[in-house]
Amino acid sequence: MTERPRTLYVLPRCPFGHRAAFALAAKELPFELALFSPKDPPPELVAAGPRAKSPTLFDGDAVVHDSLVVLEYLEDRYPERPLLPGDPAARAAVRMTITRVVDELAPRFGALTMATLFSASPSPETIAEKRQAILDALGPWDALLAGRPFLAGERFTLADVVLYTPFPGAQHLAGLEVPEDRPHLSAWLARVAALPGAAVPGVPA
Ligand SMILES: N[C@@H](CCC(=O)N[C@@H](CS)C(=O)NCC(=O)O)C(=O)O
Repeated sequence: MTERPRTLYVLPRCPFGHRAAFALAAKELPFELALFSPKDPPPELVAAGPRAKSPTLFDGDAVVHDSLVVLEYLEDRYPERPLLPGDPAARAAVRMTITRVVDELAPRFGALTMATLFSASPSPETIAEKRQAILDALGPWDALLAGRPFLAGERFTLADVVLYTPFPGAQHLAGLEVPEDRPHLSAWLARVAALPGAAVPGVPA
């Protein structure tokens, strides 16, 4: 019996789904991208339980959801083309950077998404305020990227995946543009956008 292809369920433009799709592509792991609508989730996803949202990965017998868990699973299961360094302290440093994105930036991107997509009557002032809250938090990230191509140094890692993936949505939803006084961050965004797998799931090329 042939094994079913590795399948990643994602909602179009979902930044969490983008994390998983990006990591799969960066590790050169073939997969089927299964886009679905929140109003009509596929039975296989519903059967996987209420936490099986976007992304959920079906990989052989494994069903893995929650984007950061998917990223760790891929590293554990497929250590080839690693997106974490080999050295434990360097791995911890990448994970600490991911935690920092999740704690310091993700809530700001989440607030912008709520103000644009999920507000009954989106107000331009509120959207501008949420957009500015993101811009106000970018200084340390620009400084971190000075003199290095990627967050952890010379190599692209999971930290780059997690920092990059909310930006295209914020640009699309609210015209977020990284200002000229953040040149290292801007250059990094362009560098990451050019990598295989950077394309946002559900957005035509
Ligand atoms: N903590 C989860 C969040 C996943 C999530 O909330 N995904 C959203 C789309 S961006 C979703 O599937 N929403 C549909 C739902 O909540 O039923 C992760 O990191 O994967």
